[in-house]
Amino acid sequence: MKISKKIQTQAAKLRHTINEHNYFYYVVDDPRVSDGEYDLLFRELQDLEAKYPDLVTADSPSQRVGAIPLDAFAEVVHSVPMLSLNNAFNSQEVEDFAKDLANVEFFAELKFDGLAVSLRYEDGLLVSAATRGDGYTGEDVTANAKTIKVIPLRLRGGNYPAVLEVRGEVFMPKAYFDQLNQKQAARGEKIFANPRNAAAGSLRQLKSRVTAERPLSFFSYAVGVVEGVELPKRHSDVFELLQLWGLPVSLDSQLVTGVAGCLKYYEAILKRREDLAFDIDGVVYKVNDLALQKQLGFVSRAPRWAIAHKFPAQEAITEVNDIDIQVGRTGALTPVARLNPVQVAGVVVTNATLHNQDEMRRKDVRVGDTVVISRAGDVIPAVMRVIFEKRPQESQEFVFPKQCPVCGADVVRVAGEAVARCSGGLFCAAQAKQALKHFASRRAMDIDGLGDKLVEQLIDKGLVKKLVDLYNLTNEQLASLERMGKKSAQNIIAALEKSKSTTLARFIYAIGIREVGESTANTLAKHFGSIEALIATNKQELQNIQDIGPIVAEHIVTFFQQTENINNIEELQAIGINWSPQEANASTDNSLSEEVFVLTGSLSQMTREEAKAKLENLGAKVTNSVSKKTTCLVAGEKAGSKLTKAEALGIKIINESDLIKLYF
Ligand code: 9MJ
Repeated sequence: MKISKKIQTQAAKLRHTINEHNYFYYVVDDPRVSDGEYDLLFRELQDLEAKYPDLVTADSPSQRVGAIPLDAFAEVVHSVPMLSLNNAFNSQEVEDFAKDLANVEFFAELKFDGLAVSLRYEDGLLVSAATRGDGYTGEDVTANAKTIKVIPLRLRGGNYPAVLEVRGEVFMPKAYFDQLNQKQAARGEKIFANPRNAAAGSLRQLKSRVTAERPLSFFSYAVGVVEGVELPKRHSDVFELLQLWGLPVSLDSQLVTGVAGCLKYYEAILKRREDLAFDIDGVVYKVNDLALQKQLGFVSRAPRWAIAHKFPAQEAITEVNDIDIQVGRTGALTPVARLNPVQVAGVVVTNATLHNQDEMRRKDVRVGDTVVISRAGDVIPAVMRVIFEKRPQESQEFVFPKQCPVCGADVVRVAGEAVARCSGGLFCAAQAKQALKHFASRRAMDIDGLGDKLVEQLIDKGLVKKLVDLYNLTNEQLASLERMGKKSAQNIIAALEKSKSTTLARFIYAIGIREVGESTANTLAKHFGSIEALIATNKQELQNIQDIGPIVAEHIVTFFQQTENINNIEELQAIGINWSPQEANASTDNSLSEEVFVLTGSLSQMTREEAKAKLENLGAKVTNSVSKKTTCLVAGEKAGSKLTKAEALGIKIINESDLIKLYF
């Protein structure tokens, strides 16, 4: 149907007016019209669009009600990773963070307790929204994010960047949270433990109609990709721009100077915590000067220019029903109190750690005691102290075992260490299980489907005694296990096969050297370039590497002194575990510096993260979505809309084997 100019102008005007009212209502908190007037305008637009469906634009306020249900969330690779923040739990830790930043200006912000999300605007239009996920890859929640009224579908003003990624937090205001739970209870539906869970559950909803019914909100606090506009030099000025562009920012942020300014802000916000309309779990201090931020850079996965100062842990009182000893991956014995279930900061807690033997003795925790437990943020709940007045008369001191409760081997304690350990090594089923779980985990060998329950059965049935046994498992052996069938057995075998092609860094991380996490494993892989060179190293050489101290160096050397570990590594290599030697030293090859790649669909010989890292190592830019700037699309299995778009734009398209042949 042909739509007259007049009608088109009328619709455009209505869209604009409604979007403006949304802005004043949701962002500025200063409505310009009554609810009744707003509803009338909205109805008028809906009626027009119903009559002329071609009038509906992506940024029409009518499009917030929720699109068709999704089957599952698609993956979104963040072109600039969404990093997490380091925490400070007391003022000393804030002092440590700022020790070289005397009199520096900080932007102090509230730390919202919700779900981190990245919004991408292209030419002012909201084109995608993704959850943080693991920081590198998140879930595509665009349809759901569009139902959140404070999130503009189109940026305001004229001079916004061609591409803008805004990072912020989706959360549920406390009042709505209570209402939602009352509604859920009345309908016999799931009760959410806290506003954060409610926000996450509502945003990560396959039916965006359900999200649309949930009163979610959003605050911006950072930017990712920005193209086409030069940002100001201060973080606080970026904030002002975001607000001008129509994005909601919290007005409780403040510029402060030095640690003293930070701590004053912290105290002031802590006093107001209960009165805020939403949950916060602390405050965040960010170096305001963006050039200084850049200079400070990152440690591992968190910026050195910001820190989250967490509020004191939230506490509760309950009884200890039992005390168990858990045996960890490196044999560490951890006493754990089994509790009468109790709510702490919105979460039901049934276990709390007692840390170690000394802590137990110091606190004198006994079965039957009434204790104060604490749960700080995502940290494992811990027993803080015993309420001695409530101790039953017949209570008995807890005796720490001298033998491992799992394998019976002697418990040993190295002088100067707080931790008691089982001396059984991988002969101890508990240690073997943890080691295997770690080996198979996503950031290690990434053996899809080899979950905790399966690992436990493999060890308990004696099918796996050492790491290499995993790769000799047969279909029949796997299919005979509980909760396994023929198909899942085949999948595990395929996943094991796939895991054989890995990276040196992952392999070093996977073999489980004490205190060698992902970041140290990366450093070691880059420095040594081969497992043989790492095995042959000594303490002195290790200590000369930045970020490796004497303790980690000692653990590494001790690990490779044990023949059992060397045998494990040799057997794993013999069975086909391999990595490309190219990864060995940081590449100086910049041959792809002019290229902009997009990876889509699933790859079979490597993960997308690995492919991205390799391309970036060769100087290429790897982005998230296809645009005119994209020079090459790598289409894996089941590539979808990105492939279609690349075809439409006439962009070079290659498959995985081309990628390997041409570039790796
Ligand atoms: C929260 N959660 O409120 C950041 N955050 O900045 C604030 N998180 C952040 N900033 C950079 N206010 C990474 C994370």
